[in-house]
Amino acid sequence: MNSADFKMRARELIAGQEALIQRKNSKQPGGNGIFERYEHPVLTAEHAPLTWRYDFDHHANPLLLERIAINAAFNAGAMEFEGKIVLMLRVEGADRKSFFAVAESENGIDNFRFWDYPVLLPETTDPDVNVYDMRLVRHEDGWIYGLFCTERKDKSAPASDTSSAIAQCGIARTRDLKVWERLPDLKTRSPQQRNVVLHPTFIDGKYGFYTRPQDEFIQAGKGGGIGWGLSPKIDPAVIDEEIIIDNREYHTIKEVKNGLGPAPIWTEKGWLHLAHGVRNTAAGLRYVLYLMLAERDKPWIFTHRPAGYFIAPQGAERVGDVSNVVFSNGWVTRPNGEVFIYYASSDTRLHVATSTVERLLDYVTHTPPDPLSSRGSVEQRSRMIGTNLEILKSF
Ligand code: M1P
Repeated sequence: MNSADFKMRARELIAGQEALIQRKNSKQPGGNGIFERYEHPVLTAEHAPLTWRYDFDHHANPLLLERIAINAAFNAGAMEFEGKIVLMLRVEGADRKSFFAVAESENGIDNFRFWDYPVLLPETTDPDVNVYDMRLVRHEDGWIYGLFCTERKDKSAPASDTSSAIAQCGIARTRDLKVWERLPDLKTRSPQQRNVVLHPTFIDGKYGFYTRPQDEFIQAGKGGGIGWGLSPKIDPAVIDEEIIIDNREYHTIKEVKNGLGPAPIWTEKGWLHLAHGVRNTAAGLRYVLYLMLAERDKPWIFTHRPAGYFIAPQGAERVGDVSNVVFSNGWVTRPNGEVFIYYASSDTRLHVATSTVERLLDYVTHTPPDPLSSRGSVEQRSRMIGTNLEILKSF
């Protein structure tokens, strides 16, 4: 390719990506009244800066081929920062390595743009092999924390086993989302930890952590459930006693495993929690999102657990690298009560759903709990049907 063609092709690439970034996103019509979905994902692999993927040096890349491909942009931490919505994405390269990258938008719905460089996360003395799913929390102590999963090869696995890994909770903190200080990994008694979330306020002067202890990397084993523990310090953070506050349960959406999503939102009625639940099917694991409400002074004690899912994969969301998955580790409440829920579909792309604190509280406090049987479910529904049939006579 001559220099003129090279430049023209580069300009075409840039223009194509600008059109994608600046594409307007609008609410999908219909819906259940609880939240709205949007027409387009907010971020995809194609939104990753071209400078991360192409070598624009004509001599080094005369054919202007993509050099270091990006496979996916999904599970994102979220917060409001300097008047903008910022997301901390899990970006995955074609080499399967995940890393973190910040994208920002003025309105939280569209026009998300990645910062120039991905996050160069400091390491501990035991380097991470893979890092993912950062939960961003502005803590009462003044720091912005990023808690994430750090994965390393299981050195005790036999040589023939090249897959077994150990997942633990990595902790880093920052003031500006640019310069990060790495702290020691969270210490608990569990051999595996994923989906660990820092509670934003002190509890009796201690740091509160939502955990997800497991016996094995994928399988919960005898462990599992969403856990809770306190650490007197953050550096290092050590949990001596971990209790399970939300169990996995037979024949529910969280039968196989579950895990907290983002840090809970404080509301007048208590702490609103968003979590994911996993069940098994003939087609593999199915991940859905659910909501719960916890006490104001004891965010680990749930007062309301609506049955079933709040958001499940739908339409094109069902298909991707790991199909039939929705996963969320970031949401943002605005001063006007609006809530932006950032959820990824099938480990491939990131979407936004919008709601309000008022609607989510209504949903969480009025949706009946899981009756744990088909008959119970019919009885529950029939009570509403009976009342409805009476009411509708006068319509
Ligand atoms: O592939 C689905 C999700 O699997 C893991 O979540 P969990 O630990 O609850 O099974 C994570 O790897 C997550 O990133 C991924 O989206």
